Amino acid sequence: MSQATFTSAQTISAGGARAVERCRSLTRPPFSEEQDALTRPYLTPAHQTTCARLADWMEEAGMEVRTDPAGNLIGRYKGTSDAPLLLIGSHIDSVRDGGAFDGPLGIMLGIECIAALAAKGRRLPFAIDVAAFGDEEGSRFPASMLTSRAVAGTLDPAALAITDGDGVTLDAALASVGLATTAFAAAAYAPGSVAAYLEAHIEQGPLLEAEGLALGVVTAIAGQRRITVNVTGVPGHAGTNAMHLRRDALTAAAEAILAIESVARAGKSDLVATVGRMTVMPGATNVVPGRVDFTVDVRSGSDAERDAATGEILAALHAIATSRGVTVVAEETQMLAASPCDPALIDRLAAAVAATGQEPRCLVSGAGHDAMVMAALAPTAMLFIRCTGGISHNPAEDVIEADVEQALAAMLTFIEGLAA
Ligand code: HGY
Ligand code: MN
Ligand code: MN
Repeated sequence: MSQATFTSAQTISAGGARAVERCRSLTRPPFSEEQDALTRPYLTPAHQTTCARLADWMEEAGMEVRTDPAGNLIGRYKGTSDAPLLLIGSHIDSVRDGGAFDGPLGIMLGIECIAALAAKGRRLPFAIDVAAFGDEEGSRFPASMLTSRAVAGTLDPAALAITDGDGVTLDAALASVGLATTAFAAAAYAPGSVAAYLEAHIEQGPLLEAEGLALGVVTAIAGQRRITVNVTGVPGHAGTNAMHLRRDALTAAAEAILAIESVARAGKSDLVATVGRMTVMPGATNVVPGRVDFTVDVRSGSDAERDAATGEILAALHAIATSRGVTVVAEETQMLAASPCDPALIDRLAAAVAATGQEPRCLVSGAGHDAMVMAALAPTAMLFIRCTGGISHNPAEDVIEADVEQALAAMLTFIEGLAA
């Protein structure tokens, strides 16, 4: 990798403070596609520049670095045997106008674990890989977690026939960085080659802060379903279309969105549904909208509840289409099953948290993570770190350096426990 000039992060000694500083140093161009916000979609120049910077940090920590066929950046810290390895990972892509820590913090903590081991000349009886997954958010292409699914070996090749919002195919985006969809599946690790997957991540919720705790141990990750909905009515003149004759796609969508909200509100506490993106066409002030596309994200800790709620939502959409004389087409773009973490690893991580002097706090993750995909390849463990106000997917996302130091200590205890 090119020898980049390091930012101030290099002047900070190794550890949690450096991990935090490095996350903060990646929030603007050339590490973001936006001038005044952090937006780092998969396979964009910002993603590539960020991987180059991460590669320098990984090499500096003592790792050999490679880019895999799915565009993930992976560093390896060799062990003293070829035993199944420990994979530490998180994602380096971001949502639009995201925060500095959602994803990168888990990667930087992985690098700090290796730096701490290398500083002591410590080699373990297994290798440790640190993976920067290129696409967890699905902020560029319709599906998410493409690249961790490639590593886990669970990707259906049909899932690669996708196009981003600007009409760029995944194939063209990969070709722009010298990769190809035909080789994508070669990113898979061999079954049995990974002993455990560990991901450190901000909680992205308020619980740890509310209870005055720095760290949490994840027991399971909520399942998700993503649906794109297309509402087609009849565009018309805003001045001459009588209200009772209209087939307005936007008012139909508005009724649908409130119906989605009420289904979720009626469910158990961890059932959530979100309409996060909507386009209105033709989008002119004096035209009755003829077409509306919007996304639906449904989650629950129970797949059965998630599926029941999805069924109610689809029934509501159908009833609205009939009553308003519009056409509604709903297409599922993703289904991710709820993913329990490994009981033995939960116990091991809880003991590592206790060793930092904090009572372990177990909790379910409402946010999705690459760990839910990696569970197909290896037993998984997730360490949550308090984030200020529980805020995430927001530039105000923030952490406390001491909490990140504490997370690093817990991860190193966890790693030594695996070695023992
Ligand atoms: O959507 C999620 O839960 C994650 O941040 N990608
Ligand atoms: Mn996220
Ligand atoms: Mn994340």
